Amino acid sequence: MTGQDPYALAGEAAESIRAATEVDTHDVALVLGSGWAAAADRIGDVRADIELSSLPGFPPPSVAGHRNLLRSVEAGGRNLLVFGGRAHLYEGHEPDTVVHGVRTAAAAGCSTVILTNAAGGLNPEWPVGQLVMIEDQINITGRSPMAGPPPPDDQPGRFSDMTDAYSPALRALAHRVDDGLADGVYVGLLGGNYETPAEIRMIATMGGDLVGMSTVLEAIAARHLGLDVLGISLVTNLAAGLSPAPLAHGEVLEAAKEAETRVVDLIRGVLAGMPSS
Ligand code: 8IG
Repeated sequence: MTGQDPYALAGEAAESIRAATEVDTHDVALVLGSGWAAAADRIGDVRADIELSSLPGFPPPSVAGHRNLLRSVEAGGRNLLVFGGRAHLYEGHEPDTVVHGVRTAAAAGCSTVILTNAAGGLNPEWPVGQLVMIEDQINITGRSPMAGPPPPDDQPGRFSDMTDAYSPALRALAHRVDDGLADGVYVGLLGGNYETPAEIRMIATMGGDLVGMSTVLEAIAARHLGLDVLGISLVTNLAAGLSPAPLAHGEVLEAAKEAETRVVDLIRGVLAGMPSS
């Protein structure tokens, strides 16, 4: 995307979505992280499926557990845009590419985005399969979608306010839907590898409860454009040094399979309880 205005590219992608779905305005975007992809099949009535990488600016997802799918779903009277996969910094993508789904969702009309992921847990009380609502985040990727050329004049300026990055109203709603949800601070790292035990001790000291390789840049881009954000992590492993076993991606997908029904109920419940816009 070098050289191209990422907001214009998101506008083009949103136009392609309108043409392919015949849905003029989508309301809520749902980004499905590792292991959450199956939820796309059980959220509501499928209106249209688009190959994600056929849309302007979207690389094909390369990570196991992600689908090359953008789906328009009707659920609880709302038009939902479901991203079956996402791009990560560790794949070599730039921040603009990582947040392209969120900017496209905004251009398609969405005022809310639900960001999901699989994460390592720092709280030893959390079993694998624990669902954790993200109450706040720490971005230590060293990157930001707000760095680089300033946003064009028809967009809000950079220096987005990140107070209440994760909507207090949506968090309260999610707690009413699922009283087994924990709360935690999500620490976003560049990734490509898992942490050392020393790094996990550092992250615990700085107030982190979850570690992962996604979500934080998307939340920044969403807040920049005024979207309300709900973030939910599925703990699929104990963080390094807390875990008796070495970390592997396979256990992510297994834990996700077991949590599937609760994940679907949570998302459906949140959609049903959201005030109509
Ligand atoms: I799943 O332990 C998953 N994603 N950084 N550390 C980081 N990302 C993760 C982890 C983890 N588990």
